[in-house]
Amino acid sequence: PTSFSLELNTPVYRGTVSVDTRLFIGGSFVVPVESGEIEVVNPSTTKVIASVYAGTAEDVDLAVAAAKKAYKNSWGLKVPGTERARLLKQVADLLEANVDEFAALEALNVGKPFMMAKNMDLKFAVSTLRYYAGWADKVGGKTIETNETKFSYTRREPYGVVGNIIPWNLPLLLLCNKLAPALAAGNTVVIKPSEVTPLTALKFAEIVSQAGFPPGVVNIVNGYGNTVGDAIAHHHDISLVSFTGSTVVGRKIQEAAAKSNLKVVHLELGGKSPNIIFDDANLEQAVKWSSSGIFFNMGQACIAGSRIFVQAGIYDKFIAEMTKVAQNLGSHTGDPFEETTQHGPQVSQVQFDRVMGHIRSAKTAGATIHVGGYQHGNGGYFIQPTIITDVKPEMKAVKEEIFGPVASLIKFETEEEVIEMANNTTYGLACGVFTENNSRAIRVVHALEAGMAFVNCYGLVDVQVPFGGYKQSGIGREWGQEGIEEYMQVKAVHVNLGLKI
Ligand code: TXE
Repeated sequence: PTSFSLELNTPVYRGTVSVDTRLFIGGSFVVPVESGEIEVVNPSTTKVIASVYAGTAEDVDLAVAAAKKAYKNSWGLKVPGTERARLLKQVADLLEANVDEFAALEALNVGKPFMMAKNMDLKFAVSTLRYYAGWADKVGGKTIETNETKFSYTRREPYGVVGNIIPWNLPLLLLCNKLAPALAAGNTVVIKPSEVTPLTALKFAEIVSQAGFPPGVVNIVNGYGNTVGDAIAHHHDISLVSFTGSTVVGRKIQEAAAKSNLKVVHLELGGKSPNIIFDDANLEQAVKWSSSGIFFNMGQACIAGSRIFVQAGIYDKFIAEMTKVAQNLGSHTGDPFEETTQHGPQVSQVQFDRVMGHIRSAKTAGATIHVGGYQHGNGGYFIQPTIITDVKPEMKAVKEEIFGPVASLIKFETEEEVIEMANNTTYGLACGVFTENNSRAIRVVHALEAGMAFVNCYGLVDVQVPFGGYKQSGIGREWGQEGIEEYMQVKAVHVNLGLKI
């Protein structure tokens, strides 16, 4: 079958969800050159719900050829920014009009609560499309004073064909985070969704078509990382690749770029972000933000505040309160289609095993599992919200990204000591500081090695503000003005006004 359709009758969504399961190349849904399929699993039940077509390097070649042709004939600088903006706004409107079906597909395939998918993923996806539609006709270069006989200016030009490789934690949102600035800047795109979560990308292809984008501007090739992803990373006609995923694969992408055409590499990788609570913090607020900072999206967020440092004076109170929040979240764990569900399953068996392995290894290394630590129920990849204490800096659970609902709590005494501990990581994505002392807040966030800092909140991001990491958390920024500038290269033009030689 070339489509998947399911009737849902749930408390939060009643209706059909349907997608075309083929690849989307050159404006049409097509079957791959070689036959190949990917089984899609519902992580709440562990049952296969659909099967989508999987491409190979040959399909990437076709998608790149279509994208190249579209760039030359019907996109890029041929099309004014106002027209690119119009189409992006059109697709944002269509997404908004179909928000429930997209949220249902995300809940089904990722396991995230429907309400979270609707109010977070979809809301941000729509905002990102609109935000970059706004930029499409506002980016330009500058004139530069040199001397009287010369006129110099810069111009921002697109790269051409861009490759976007997407993970499974926020499938549609991260697709939009890459596609919107890439298209607004005038590039055409070849997108590879995660093989674990291909459904919303296919639904998105439908609204791209309806919005009226010229064929080939957007191409979506489902497939595995080591085939389709690898072909994108090595492709000689792709000038920039933007990747979100693991640091291990990020390294491979950079190697592939170096070995092929030195394409520009933009990476959003993992994190092990510190979140620091000082004695004078508003305890209730610190507990709430810190809990959502780690447990949001079942802990499957790159910015998760997974190392929570609490000053000795409030440590006991903090842990007592956070335990209550974790237990309360545990009692709202279950079917993503129940209105009251706040915590769903991990996305896959692989991720479930990975997270449980981290919990086991922490226990073996001598840490205390203060709360949680077990599977919830026995019918899906659910893990109880977990807090680990008595951790040592050398433990795997403190050094490596767990990407699950697992917080490590660490007691500290002084500001100097906590800055040192917080920076003792190869990652540098985000950080948080809770204190009522503003000068200390600013002093500490300036001393922390991270691309994003949250003061008296955690994870409170906005599409207008750049998002990205220091150190091995990545290269480049998404969102904000920086996000569109990533997708444009600068041409300097020197015009002689009379100098003779
Ligand atoms: O990621 P992969 P995985 C972290 C998180 C998680 C771990 C592993 O810690 O536990 O990574 O997750 C594609 N060439 N993050 O294994 O493999 C792949 O098909 C090109 C953090 O699922 O990095 C998918 O589309 N592409 C993160 C995408 O890379 C390749 C989000 C991400 O998958 C490829 C996800 C290859 N050789 C995981 N191999 C974040 N920053 O938010 C795989 N891919």
